[in-house]
Amino acid sequence: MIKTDTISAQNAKYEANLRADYAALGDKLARAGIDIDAVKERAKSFGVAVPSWGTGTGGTRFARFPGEGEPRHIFDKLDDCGVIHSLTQATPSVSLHIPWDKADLGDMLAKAEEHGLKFDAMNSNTFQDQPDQAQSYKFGSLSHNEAATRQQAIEHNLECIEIGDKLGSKALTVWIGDGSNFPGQTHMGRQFERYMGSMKEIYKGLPDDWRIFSEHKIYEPAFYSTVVQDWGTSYLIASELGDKAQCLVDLGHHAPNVNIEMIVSRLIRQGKLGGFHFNDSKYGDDDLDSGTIDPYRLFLVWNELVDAEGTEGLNLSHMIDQSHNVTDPIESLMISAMEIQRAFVQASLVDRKALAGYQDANDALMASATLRAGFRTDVEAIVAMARLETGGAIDPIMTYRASGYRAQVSAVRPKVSGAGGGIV
Ligand code: LRH
Ligand code: MN
Ligand code: MN
Repeated sequence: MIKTDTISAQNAKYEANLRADYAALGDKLARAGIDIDAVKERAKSFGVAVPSWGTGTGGTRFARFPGEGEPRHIFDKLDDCGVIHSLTQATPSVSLHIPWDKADLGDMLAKAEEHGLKFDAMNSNTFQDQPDQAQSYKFGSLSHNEAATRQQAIEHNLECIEIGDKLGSKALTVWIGDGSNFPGQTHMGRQFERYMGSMKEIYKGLPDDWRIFSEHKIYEPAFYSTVVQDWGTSYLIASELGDKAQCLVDLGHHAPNVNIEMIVSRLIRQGKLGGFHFNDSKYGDDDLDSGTIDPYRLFLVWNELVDAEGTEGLNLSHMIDQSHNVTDPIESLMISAMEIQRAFVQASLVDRKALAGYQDANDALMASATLRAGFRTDVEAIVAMARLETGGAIDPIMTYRASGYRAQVSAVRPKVSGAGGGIV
């Protein structure tokens, strides 16, 4: 845990400058008719879930280079999530991956409560074999051609719902690696029918107040065809399953140059957008820190979300899904949560009435400039003030470094640990 004294001592160093910056930005926004305090309250209302698997160092199929003091199990991961939330005040929940995070549920609830954390969507895992399982997922899971393998994958998903229900989660995200590596290897139609049959069984096991999210990904680990490869298939799945089924958009899971914000807009229109896995990417499912490669795209996604606020039934799960290979995962997750929050705040500044006017007048130049004005506004003083007023750190990274947390946990956590997850 980070001591409140450490946070206060660090904040004292930055507070005077922050207040000056906040006042100056407040004057500037007031000239545009924007009340900075109202925007700050919106910043305070923001929350994104930390992926439990993101707290351990990730890796690639070539290597994994472990970091210092990596979490050994879910309780260490929850401690790290507690640190992230206490400093940023922007990550009030954690998304779990089963079986990586399997442990005593009472102990997990107690640990989460200690840190003021809740559980967002559960993630099932049928893309790996576990040491004790009867059937292998080498040739697929929910779409496997053998009924026994499909049944095992169905039961695993039902178990995830059961565990999540006891932890207060309200959703299950299903992502599978099923597909094929060669043309002709599988019958694409029959494979999809088998997948739908399995998903229908899982859907039947959903409690009334639960949702199931279908997460698509264009390729990897299958390199020729993937069963749930794009948002069209994902939408088809969610539509056929029923009202409790929606789509999850992972920002790294699309073909290059795909207009993700437009997918977001379409899914909202259809009442089928359930949530996000935020991250950033340059080439594929890179799982890089949010907002580090294409911050404008992140802003454009948030622009759609802010624009759609008030849409009936819109209830989104905002989650991060990243892999940290060369940074301290706690630092990457803090920076990422803050970047996502920044994009939300910037999108909140867009003058939507003016934008609509320019759109209606076909004034492309002014429409585009009006949208960009939000992105170009430096809102650091707003998000930092929101953190200060809610007990967080003005500068979470410097405060974390000053706290010596990583060195403290390194003393009790062995260097090479089974920090499950992180490799995908
Ligand atoms: C697949 C994925 C999916 C998994 C996670 C570990 O690439 O995005 O969400 O659950 O990575
Ligand atoms: Mn994902
Ligand atoms: Mn992914």
